[in-house]
Amino acid sequence: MKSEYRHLTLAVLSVILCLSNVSAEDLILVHEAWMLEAPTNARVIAGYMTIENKSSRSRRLIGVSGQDFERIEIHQTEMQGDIMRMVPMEELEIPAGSAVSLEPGSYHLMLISPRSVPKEGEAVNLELQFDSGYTMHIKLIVRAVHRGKTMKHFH
Ligand SMILES: [Cu+2]
Repeated sequence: MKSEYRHLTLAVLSVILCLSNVSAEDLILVHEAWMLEAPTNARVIAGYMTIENKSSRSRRLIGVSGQDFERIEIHQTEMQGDIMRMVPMEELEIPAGSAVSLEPGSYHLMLISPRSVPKEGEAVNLELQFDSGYTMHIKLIVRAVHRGKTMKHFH
């Protein structure tokens, strides 16, 4: 009888451990994922989204990939004097219980060498890799944005 209880306890424990692992991954949410509509000969396109970390641990976005692009980088836009520059980042930290926005003039994804440039309303698939080992599959919707200011790219 005693050893049956022990087995039961072990079984319950392992279920709890598995559940907490799964839910930790599910606690990353991506909202408002979109990319700019670009001319058909564009070499780089900017991608934006808000990444929310609802877990109690800090998470780092350590890589982004997508079959429609040769390479994807994480960039930060910085003012150096009166010149706007884009600085590649190794990773992007999403602190516990908060959200980081990738948006025009700030952090963004740099989608490099598209195999074909998607049109407004189309979607592209991307994979976000986090330091926890979690890979998240997301879609970026292509939007045409008409704003007064255009961003220049400095590489
Ligand atoms: Cu950039």
